[in-house]
Amino acid sequence: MCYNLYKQLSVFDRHEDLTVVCTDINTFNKLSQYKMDCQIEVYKPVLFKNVEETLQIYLSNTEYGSTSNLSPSYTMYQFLKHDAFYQMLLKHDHVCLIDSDMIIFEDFVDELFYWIDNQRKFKVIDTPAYLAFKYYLQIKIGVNLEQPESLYRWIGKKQLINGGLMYANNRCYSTLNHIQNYCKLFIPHFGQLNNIDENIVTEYFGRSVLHSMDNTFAITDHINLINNVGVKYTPEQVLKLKPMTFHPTFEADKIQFIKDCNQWFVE
Ligand SMILES: [Mn+2]
Repeated sequence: MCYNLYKQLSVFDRHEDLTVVCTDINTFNKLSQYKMDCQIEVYKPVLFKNVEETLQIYLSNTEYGSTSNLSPSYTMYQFLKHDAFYQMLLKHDHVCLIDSDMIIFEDFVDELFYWIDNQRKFKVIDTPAYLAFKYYLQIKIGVNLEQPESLYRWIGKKQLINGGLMYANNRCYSTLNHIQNYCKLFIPHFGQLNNIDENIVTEYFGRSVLHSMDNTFAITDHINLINNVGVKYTPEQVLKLKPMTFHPTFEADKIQFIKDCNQWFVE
């Protein structure tokens, strides 16, 4: 899937901009055999440095099932990608995190910048963080940020941040601060199931005026389309709607879905 993402990006000559972050050495070794013209790294904790031992328990589980189904390891990968996102931002002005299951139909980068600039004109606060998220309807899990040990409860369909495509710009110092802050909130939730990261990040930005949603920008549907709970697109519908990228969440067979969208370029 990751190699296919690389192949999709190479159609627009964006493949060299890709950095692949592997959570274990086996994956790194396997991907290195593909001779990709981009950076491939093994994840090293920075924001989660002081809980490295706990991380190793989950990172050693590299089975396919652990990365695709609900498992504590799956949840961990969701947390870790925010640390990888943060680390990339220390090295680059612009960073776009892309899940490896993303379908890329078009070069969306200029379009993304255009819409962020457009939304900036309507922000009331002086220094918004340069973070853009894709929102989708998902079953929200009640997480208590003060008492993480309290029970997770189902709240119902809510607009949540999706972690599949995230943008950040390091021009504004508060961008880094916000990622540091919400990553701290992840730690007591290690080992849980579900996309807890999305619930925590949504909760974090929805909380106070200081880090309200005014600090973030929304990625539009035409740049990144995603299924909602209860609304699942077929490949035919996606091809008709022509989004620049599509994130096939809730799909059992993602490879088949990508093939049906004519975007599978791996033998
Ligand atoms: Mn995904």
